[in-house]
Amino acid sequence: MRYRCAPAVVLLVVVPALLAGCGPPPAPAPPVSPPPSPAPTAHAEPAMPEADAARVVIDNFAYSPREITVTAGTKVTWVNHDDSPHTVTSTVKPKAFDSGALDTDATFAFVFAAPGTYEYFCAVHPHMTGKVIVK
Ligand SMILES: [Cu+2]
Repeated sequence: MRYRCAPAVVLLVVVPALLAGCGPPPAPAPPVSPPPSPAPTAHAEPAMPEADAARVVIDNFAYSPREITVTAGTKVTWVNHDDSPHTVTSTVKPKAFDSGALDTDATFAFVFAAPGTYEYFCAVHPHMTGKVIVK
């Protein structure tokens, strides 16, 4: 019974005027300061949390770490810290991914959705190799 005004709390953001008919809530309400705009605040925010992320640095003609293990769905980003252009090119055919030439400080990102072992190399310097293991 004490909470008979509780449903109005849901409408607080949209219809603050409803508050006028209700007493103060029994507990301190979270700080809500809706903009005066009457526009609905229904954001179609995806329920998915921020995807996991991992980073590989290309430095001194090598991928670092050379081999990483991530969970499925992880976004791996490579960044080239060399003065020389490099690529991140999948070794399988057809290629699972291919960054193309990455200039200095350029980045390439790929989301590894499916478990597996993904080997890659630099198409400019084929002795540069790396591996992403997706669990
Ligand atoms: Cu290279």
